[in-house]
Amino acid sequence: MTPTTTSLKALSTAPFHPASSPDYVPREHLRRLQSQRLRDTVRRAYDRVGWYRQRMDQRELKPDRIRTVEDLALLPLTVKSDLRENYPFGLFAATMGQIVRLHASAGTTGKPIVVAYTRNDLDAWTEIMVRVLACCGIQPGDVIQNAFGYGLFAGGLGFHYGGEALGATVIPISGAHTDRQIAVMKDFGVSAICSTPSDFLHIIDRAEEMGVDLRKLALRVGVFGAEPWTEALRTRIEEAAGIKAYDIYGLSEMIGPGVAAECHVQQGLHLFEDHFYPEIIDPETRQPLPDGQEGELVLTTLGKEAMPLIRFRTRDITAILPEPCPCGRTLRRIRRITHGGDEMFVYRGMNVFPSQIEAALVAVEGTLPRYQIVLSRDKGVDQVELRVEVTPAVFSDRVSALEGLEEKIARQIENSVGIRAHVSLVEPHTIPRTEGRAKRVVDQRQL
Ligand code: DLL
Repeated sequence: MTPTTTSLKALSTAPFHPASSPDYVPREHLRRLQSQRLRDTVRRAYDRVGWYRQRMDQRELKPDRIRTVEDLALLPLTVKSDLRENYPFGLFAATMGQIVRLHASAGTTGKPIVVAYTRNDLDAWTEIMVRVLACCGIQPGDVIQNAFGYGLFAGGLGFHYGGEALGATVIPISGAHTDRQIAVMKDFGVSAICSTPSDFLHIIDRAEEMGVDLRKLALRVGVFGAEPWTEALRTRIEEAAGIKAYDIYGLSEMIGPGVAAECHVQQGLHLFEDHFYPEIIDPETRQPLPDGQEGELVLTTLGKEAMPLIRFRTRDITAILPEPCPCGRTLRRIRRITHGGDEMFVYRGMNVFPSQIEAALVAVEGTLPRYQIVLSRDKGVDQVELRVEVTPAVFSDRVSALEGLEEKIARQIENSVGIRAHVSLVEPHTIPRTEGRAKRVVDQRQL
């Protein structure tokens, strides 16, 4: 790439952390490293996981046949239900004596899956998380309030060890307890927060109720993820808290948080390609799609010991951005993920994404982009009810103001999304969350 004026400017303003060096490796070297790690991964999966061996044998595929990342397409895809069917330990490629940690994800749907880590896996994860935090502009000396849940959910501990290894001060506050979050943020001089966007929105409104102006605090950066959020929400968060808000993506099956993260350019998330090999496929035909085209993200672990996964279908919809990033990283970027493939719903024959509803809500004053979409069927006709939380100020207002608001939201959604929803306003902080995330779509039509 010939450096343009913008890229030079972008390079000179970004602080550099030595742990980020692998982010700038020449693509040719990266490719060789990926192929080498892929060979090891496939060999390990074949030798140690009966399920993988069986599937490769069925295709008369020996591990030696996979030499470079170009050969990946020969291998079968792995899906979430494969993990559920092998619950709990069926896909482990290490003995319990070598496994030092387990995490589990219930997500917002169904039966949990269990994931495992060897000591080397945990070290690699920590290193990746240092790169993530550095990518988001967090530096040694920053005070990080880690509001991701600690426990079986991988969010909390992933950020925790990454933050410490970076040389920042980590406050392991975990999720919920909004009042305490605000007190700690004020009293401990917190400069960076990590949480779900939903949880941070609670902090924003509660701070407003308590008369705390977040913009006047030391808080400078927020790293948000574990659920989809929109550009509109980013603007709202950045303005209300006076911070830069970065997107981080990850999933338990791969490692937890740390698969991809935004840099200060905030246009797409750099994928940590030396650990996770990305492909985009057409979810219907399952054929690989070229860079730039939207489809389902498929990831292969490169180096994971305890639980290597080959061509895992994430169900998350994105595209690999073909242009190099002005920040100078050679890691390719993926577009922000505003929905998972299983979150889209069909309403009276129309495809609708929750992110469209969210964008409409952010445009209506007095509402919070916290909502639940409930689908039902009445005499064979689809009905949609939208439950929306209102801001504390509006909630304590007169009933007539609330009624007007329902109509306003319904109109906004009709105009921008094209569906007529029955809107019900609910009290702030009442839409249920698990690990800080809201379940956005409840489909009662099959019942
Ligand atoms: O949510 C890991 C994580 C923790 C990521 C903290 C970021 C921060 P799971 O519980 O396995 O793992 O859920 C993974 O959440 O497949 C996506 O559908 C969704 N998701 C995660 N991050 C984002 C994001 C963690 N930034 C699933 N944007 C993934 C959109 C996201 N969706």
